[in-house]
Amino acid sequence: MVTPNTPSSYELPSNFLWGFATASFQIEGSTDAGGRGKSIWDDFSKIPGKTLDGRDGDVATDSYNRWQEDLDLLVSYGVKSYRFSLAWSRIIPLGGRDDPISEEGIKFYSDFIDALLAKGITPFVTLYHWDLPQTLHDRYLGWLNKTEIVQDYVRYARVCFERFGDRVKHWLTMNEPWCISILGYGRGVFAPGRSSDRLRSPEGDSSTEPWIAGHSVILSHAYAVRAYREEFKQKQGGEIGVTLNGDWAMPYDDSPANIEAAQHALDVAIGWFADPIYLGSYPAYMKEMLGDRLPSFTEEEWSVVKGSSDFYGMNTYTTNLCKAGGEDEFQGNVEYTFTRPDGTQLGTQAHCAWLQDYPEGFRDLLNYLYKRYRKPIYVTENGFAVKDEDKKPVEEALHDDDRVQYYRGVTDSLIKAVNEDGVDVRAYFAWSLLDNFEWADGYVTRFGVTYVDYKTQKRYAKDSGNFIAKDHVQQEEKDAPPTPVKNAKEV
Ligand code: GBH
Repeated sequence: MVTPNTPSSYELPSNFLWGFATASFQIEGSTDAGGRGKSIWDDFSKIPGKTLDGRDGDVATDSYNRWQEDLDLLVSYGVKSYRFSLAWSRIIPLGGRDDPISEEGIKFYSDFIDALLAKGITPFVTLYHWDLPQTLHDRYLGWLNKTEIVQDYVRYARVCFERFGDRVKHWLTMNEPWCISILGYGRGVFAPGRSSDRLRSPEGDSSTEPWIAGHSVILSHAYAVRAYREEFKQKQGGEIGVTLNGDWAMPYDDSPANIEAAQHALDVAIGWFADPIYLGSYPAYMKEMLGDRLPSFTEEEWSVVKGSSDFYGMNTYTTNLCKAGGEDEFQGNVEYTFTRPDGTQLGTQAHCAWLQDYPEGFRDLLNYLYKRYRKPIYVTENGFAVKDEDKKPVEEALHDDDRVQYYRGVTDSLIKAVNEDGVDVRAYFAWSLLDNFEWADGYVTRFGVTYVDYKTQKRYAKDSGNFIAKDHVQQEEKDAPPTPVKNAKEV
């Protein structure tokens, strides 16, 4: 039995990995320590109005200093893997291909990786989770300059493969290219905050820049994967791929226009990146919507892009009901709602407006991705922010029923997708190991299975932290055939 709500015969592959995920800028703090260079989030998070509570990432959860404690948490939750990201500007403070490497930065991550492995925890390492070295933005506008950024990113990736690849066997090149491009260069809500909206940003062009940034992200990913496969894979034996965000899109009703709208939503959120990377072409709708604003790849580039991911890294949080007729290109000119035609809500509302709990959608998305892209799936992020958790006293916040409910729903969906639908899912990482710097939401929105008291930095396990261990990891261990007893005293 793997979960209380699925038939007892249902199983997951014996090497299935349960874990938790985080990202460097959201947890590390210590932005000046160890020779770290600035990232684009350092200053951006300090501009008044950019975060909900006006707070920045200078301390975050202080994990640069408290990594041992975080590791103990992972162990206490009984999981066997951890997804985290490397801060590019800790490893190459100025970021560029001719800039010096920081041995202190390397050592920080190297020691952490050793400590994980010593506890039997498998690292999944994200190379880029949004903290671009500030210098690369100042020099040439970062992701807007394809020729420069591809070379700088590939050099950074190579340094990571060289220094950590003897121990890291699961690499994620980019976290959520859609967010990097649209939120950073279109809506301007994430660093570097560019947008056509002059109330928001002094410069930027939301009609062209997001698509240019996305193009550079795809190419940087693809050339880094080529470097890994040609220079490291044989010796190191790891795998590498990309992680895409994307929520399930359900037609608002059964009108043909809304059915089509749901597909358009998927084409723009997911297909923009996944179709080139897995299938070697753009979704027709991307071209139809953008015309020549969608940058094209040369033949040589296509040959590097197509097939450049060993697996599908899936980040997902919710389901949107889709209606035709929206005017927002960033979501495919599709309107999203959580309100069904009969006026009811899709599911439990989270603290953030964009998230409701709808586990059926998680299963539908797994099926859609597996049928379309035919790759093993790693769920690299999935989680829930309980409404007003920040306003509750700790003792109350620890009983995070809505989050437990959410995890129970999605993990049931996952197990059914594997057992009833034949989807090849190999890992599940809950977002997040602990409450942390939630980007534009500051510290108001809490996604952690561990409560962080930001005054003392003390960590407290929420009910959800133990849910995965109790309902899944330990269950599977109980169901597994008995292993020989190692300690003679126990016999
Ligand atoms: C993840 O993105 C991130 O990878 C992670 O760092 C973050 O902490 C986590 O989500 C929780 O938020 O209304 O225009 O602002 C999830 C994908 C896509 C979800 C954008 C929020 C809001 C769009 N995100 N979406 S907007």
